[in-house]
Amino acid sequence: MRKIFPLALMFALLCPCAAVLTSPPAAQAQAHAAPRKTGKLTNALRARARAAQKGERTRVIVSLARGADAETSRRSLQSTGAHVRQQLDELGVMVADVPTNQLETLATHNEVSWLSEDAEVRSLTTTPDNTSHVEVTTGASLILPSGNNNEAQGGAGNGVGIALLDSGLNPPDTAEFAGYKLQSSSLLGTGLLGSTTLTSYNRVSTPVDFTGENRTDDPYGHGTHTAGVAAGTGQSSEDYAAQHAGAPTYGGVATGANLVSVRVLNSQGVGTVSNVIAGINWVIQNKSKYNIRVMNLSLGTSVTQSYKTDPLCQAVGRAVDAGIVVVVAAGNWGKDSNGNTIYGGILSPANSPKVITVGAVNTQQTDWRNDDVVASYSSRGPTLVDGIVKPDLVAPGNRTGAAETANTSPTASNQTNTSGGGLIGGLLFSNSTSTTPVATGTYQILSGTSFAAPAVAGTAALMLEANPSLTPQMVKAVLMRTAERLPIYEALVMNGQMTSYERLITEGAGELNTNAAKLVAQAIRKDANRAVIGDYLLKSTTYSKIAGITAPIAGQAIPLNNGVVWVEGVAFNDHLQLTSGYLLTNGQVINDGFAVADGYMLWDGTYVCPNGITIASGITIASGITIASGITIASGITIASGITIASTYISADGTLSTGNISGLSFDNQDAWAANMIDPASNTTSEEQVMIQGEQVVPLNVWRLSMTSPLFPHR
Ligand SMILES: [Ca+2]
Repeated sequence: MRKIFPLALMFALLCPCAAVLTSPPAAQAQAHAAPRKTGKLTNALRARARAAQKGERTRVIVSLARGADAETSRRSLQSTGAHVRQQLDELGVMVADVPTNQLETLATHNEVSWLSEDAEVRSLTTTPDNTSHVEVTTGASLILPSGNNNEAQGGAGNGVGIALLDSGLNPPDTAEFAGYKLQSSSLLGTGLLGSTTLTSYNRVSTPVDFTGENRTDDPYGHGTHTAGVAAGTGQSSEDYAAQHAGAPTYGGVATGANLVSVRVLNSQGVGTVSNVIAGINWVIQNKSKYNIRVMNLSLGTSVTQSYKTDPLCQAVGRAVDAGIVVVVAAGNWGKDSNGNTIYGGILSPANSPKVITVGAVNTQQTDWRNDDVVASYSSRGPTLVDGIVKPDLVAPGNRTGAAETANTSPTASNQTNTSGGGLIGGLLFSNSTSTTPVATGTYQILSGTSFAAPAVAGTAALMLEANPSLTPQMVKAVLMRTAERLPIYEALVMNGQMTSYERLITEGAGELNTNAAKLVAQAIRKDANRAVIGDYLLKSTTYSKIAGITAPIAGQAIPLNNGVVWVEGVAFNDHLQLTSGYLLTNGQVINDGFAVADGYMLWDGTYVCPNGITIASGITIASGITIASGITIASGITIASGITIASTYISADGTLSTGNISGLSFDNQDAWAANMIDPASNTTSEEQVMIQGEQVVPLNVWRLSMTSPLFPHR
């Protein structure tokens, strides 16, 4: 795939319109990137040039045009202020440090045929830290600290507590969930002969059990795997890869976060709603004690009532109100036994509008994201009964490698090596020791939305370490805004093979971008929880100027997601502004849910799409731009050109196809209304999904009658 990338890229550059209509997925990702003036530099460099800070320089590899004279080329480079570091005549290449804001100008020079970044090349003999598929494809590897010394200084979610409501947690070895910190000591308080030693600690706090089995280990294995994706170090796999070049590693996202195991699923992976509610209650009570800022629920049950009365939804809502970011797996009810897509499979409590609902991406086992699709089994929206658009975003979850529970890991151990501390410490203090956790554990490959959710939970921990003042609503808003709309669905929508609404109930805002989410969190004011309506969250910079926000993942440029314009009170104008609602031109104010440029959510989360997709996609850009300029009216933000959207909304609402679902305003019901899942369907496929992923064929999936009280309505 990598090899065709430059060709596809150039095709898209030369003829973007044709690329949009006919090109393969690889070219699609490029087709919706920023507008181009010249085709002679990578999208990543172009993005960097446009967000350049004053005085910033970038090292690039300049491929010279065929026949270009070396001396003329050198002068051409120098005219932009570039400093030429190497001239490789045999290759027709120069390496130069170029003022970042001059990159686009340089690319227009006749002597230049192509500019590309001088990417860091890693030696395979060093510790392969942060190299797991999950870390690379989410962009986490771009921001995670490398090595235990660096990690001890923060940046890996250090100190943030993630509560896992799951089947228990039984680390396969002491290294998988070890944390590191630097400890200084000085001789008799004189400050002389001070030493700093790297010490380790256990990031897993004393677990609690609500299953009645009176055990806190993890015979089922689900909880340990979930924990591994959220916060595992992958140390054992990294040690192995250091000796065996090319071997896969299995590190998780927030490798410095603390874990609180709240066991609510028993040794068969089953729990009751009351177990889970008791667990949530415990988490709220113990929030301060463990600094629990994030709660992950990779579990769910059938939706049988509105979220407004569902006790599980009520409980997670209370946790959000208590300031905890709640991340919930969407469910694995996305297809029937014939492989047909089914809708409405979002489970409870993933159907709560307050939580962050995560679907699973099948990454095709490649780090780059052009070929990513939502896994066939990943539950689609809308939610039953309430008709809410879900999932909120999607994350890698198919065939995910992460820690295996010590209950089954053949080489599990809890050994720790004890040795003298730093040189001076070891000499002077016999009790000054450092402990090195031993990595012996194993990993397993599992699939399901269960393992997509913890990638988001880990990302939330990174965001909250970077900016502890973020509220759960802000975390959700930033996660959704920075998510990447998957190129494959952009192409389908563009070609008329999928409606905007189907896209939304399949991927939500798009695929998790851990790098961008953390960078935005970091840039937001550090007293965000004190911001009031009308305040900017970004004071000293603007959204698109945050350095690194469009940094490429696995070599592929990640464009800014301009599709989501408002989430839970955060309006995505340049400075991210808090609002009390999203004011529509018909006077209606939405104060919950999210708004996208080509449609909007009602207060209860119901998504409204305009009928005419062609018109809508024309308006998309216009309304995005208006929002970007931040016109504030009274309590909310209005879209100036939104009159058209609003009036289309009215006609959409008035042109419902059948009488018995009157009141629905969803676009293109035909695609999904006949394929809603009946929650009474057999659920035996859940276990198979964990092991087989995409290959699972569910045994029984029944369709829900449109006359059922569970059918989505508003
Ligand atoms: Ca991929």
